[in-house]
Amino acid sequence: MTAEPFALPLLMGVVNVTPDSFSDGGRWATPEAAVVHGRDLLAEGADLLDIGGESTRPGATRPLVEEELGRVVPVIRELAADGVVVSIDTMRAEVAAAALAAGATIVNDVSGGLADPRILEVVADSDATYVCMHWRAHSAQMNAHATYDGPGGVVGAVRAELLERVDALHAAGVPDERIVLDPGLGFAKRAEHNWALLAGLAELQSLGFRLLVGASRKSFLGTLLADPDGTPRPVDEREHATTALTVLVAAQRVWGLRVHDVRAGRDALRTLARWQEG
Ligand code: PMM
Repeated sequence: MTAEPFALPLLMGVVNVTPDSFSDGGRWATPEAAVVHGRDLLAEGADLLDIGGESTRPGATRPLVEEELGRVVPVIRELAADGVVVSIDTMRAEVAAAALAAGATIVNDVSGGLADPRILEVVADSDATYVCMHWRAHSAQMNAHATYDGPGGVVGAVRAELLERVDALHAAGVPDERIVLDPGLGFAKRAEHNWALLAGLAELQSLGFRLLVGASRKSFLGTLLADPDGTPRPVDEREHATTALTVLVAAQRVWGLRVHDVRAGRDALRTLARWQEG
């Protein structure tokens, strides 16, 4: 591990207020259950909460805007009133605006402004931090876009495409200090692309922006841990691998880690912090 101590990442606890999210769909699908879950994650050591009302699971159908608003706004209002740092996980300008009005201070847009470009204006007109994730297409079509044949491979492509999004953010009036970049593990990426991006984080880091990474429970871990007959490891049995990645990615000096099991993530970061003390 590195000799110089470095700041540990923030832990972003995931609250999916959805019936169908990939890793925890349906478990906190009512606003009341989502608020309780959010408070549990904070007690376990989350620094901030990411509230989402649209599943981005491969093949998922999109909720109506009204449905998405109805899922997230009451949860954000209640948690933000307690002083919790809230991130809204949405691709929609209208949802981002309502979430900021309800007290969110971070807009986490998995499409990096591509799904609904008006979201960039909403962010520009606020003080919000903007998480700009690498994305190519909506979940139903994203697997058809998992091709990275250019000379720089997946890392070069993600780097270049994120920089295009940064240009769009600048054009909308969002300054660098409010931008966080995210490689978008699992979004239009096959397992080997995710591993290449993790190994190439330093190249993304060299862009000079804060980085957020979301690896928690994703299918590339299910593939890694598959049975000898090829059956992927089920989503709720990927926690040890997720925790291993928490330590490894934290050691790359990222700004934040998006995790479902905050207790495991916090244990990992406490261990890393103690390791640094020597
Ligand atoms: N992954 C998911 C949802 N939102 N946001 C960011 N910034 N980065 C991610 O990697 C990311 C995200 C999908 O995860 P889930 O449905 O398993 O929670």
